[in-house]
Amino acid sequence: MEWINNEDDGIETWQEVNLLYNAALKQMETKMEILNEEFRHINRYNPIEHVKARIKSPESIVKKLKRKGLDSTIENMVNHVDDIAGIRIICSFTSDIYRIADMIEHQKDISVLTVKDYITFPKVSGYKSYHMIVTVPVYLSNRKVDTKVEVQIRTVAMDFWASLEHKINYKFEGEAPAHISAELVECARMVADLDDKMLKLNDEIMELEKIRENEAKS
Ligand code: 0O2
Repeated sequence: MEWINNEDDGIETWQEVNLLYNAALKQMETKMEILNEEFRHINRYNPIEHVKARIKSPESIVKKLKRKGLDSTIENMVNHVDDIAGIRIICSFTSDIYRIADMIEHQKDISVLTVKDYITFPKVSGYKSYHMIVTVPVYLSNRKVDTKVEVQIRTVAMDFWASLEHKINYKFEGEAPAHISAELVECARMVADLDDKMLKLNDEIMELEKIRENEAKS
């Protein structure tokens, strides 16, 4: 694949793009690790189950640019594709999603550009996830580049649903038979119920633990 280079933006080759976005992902992963450890230290549990990071493939970037009616230039990809670097944070409970989002927002060197809350407002397909486009500073030898990262935060159950739905949509190229789409919407409802029940159970367990500890102290 051929990229048309742009001399003005300081990022001229796919290799430079890769270097920059990989550096941004590393920073985000380290930040998440530190936040998780600190949270465990204070609250005695890990809000983050695991983190997945990826750089979007050149083919997917070209597809996205085409969909937006844009040429495959480095300038266009840097300016118009917000998810070249993506990090997915998987947590146990719905309440953790907002906690993690809040912790990210409060990091001084992170700027939040956009937020899409598909937890409170799920997509018609049933898709639930919390999306943020943020920038993190990447320090190169002669300059600082604020680099965009897409952050997706969701529960284990939501992630299970989203990966199956993604696979199905990929297989049917977005035209899944109506009964399969309907089943997926039903599954999304079951996932939401499961998340609710698990959260309530966890809250109850934490409450009981607190009572036991207080009893042991007195
Ligand atoms: P891929 O292959 O996963 O990277 P934008 O990025 O703003 O141009 P959009 O769709 O407005 O496009 O952004 P949005 O809604 O924040 O979605 C971004 C990503 O969320 C998608 O990236 C998917 O990864 C995921 N996503 C959004 N909607 C759905 C959905 O209904 N089902 C599933 N399984 N995933 C979804 P890409 O680039 O579309 O795809």
